[in-house]
Amino acid sequence: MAIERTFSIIKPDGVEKGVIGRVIARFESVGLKPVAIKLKRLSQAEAEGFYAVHKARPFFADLVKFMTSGPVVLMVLEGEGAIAKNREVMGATDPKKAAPGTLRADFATDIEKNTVHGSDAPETAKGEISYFFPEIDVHAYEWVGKR
Ligand code: IDP
Ligand code: MG
Repeated sequence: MAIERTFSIIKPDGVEKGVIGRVIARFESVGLKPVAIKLKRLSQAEAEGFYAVHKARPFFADLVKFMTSGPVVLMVLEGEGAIAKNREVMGATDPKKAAPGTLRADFATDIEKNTVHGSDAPETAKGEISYFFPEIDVHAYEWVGKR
């Protein structure tokens, strides 16, 4: 499988719960290496733009309010099949449905405050990486995976 890059967020509930280290450790334990990390509080415009695809959904306003309620950790993760692997480690959107041992099963509060975001496909990974890390290459280099 190819070495890929994907985009991850530790949401405000994860930062508030004090599980930044444990979330990153879980990623590292499955071969997802952070190649860029930023901690910041999102503006309303940044959160609305990031979740624009959900604009028509009934939970959109609440989601933006939640995502701007405190600092988040923005990350680019790299590894073999990183996009699908990240989604596996995260678990289902609703923590009640998330498989045991996944990040959301272990740390999420509810379907909204679900601790992590992860890109769901190669196209969204590229778009989301460049949205928050315009300076970072969206593609992994062969040598990076071998270091
Ligand atoms: P995902 O994060 O697993 O990809 P999406 O369907 O893309 O899930 O939804 C984006 C985010 O919107 C979720 O992670 C969650 O924070 C929030 N969300 C999704 N569905 C609901 C809902 O039914 N009620 C409240 N918030 C929701
Ligand atoms: Mg999604």
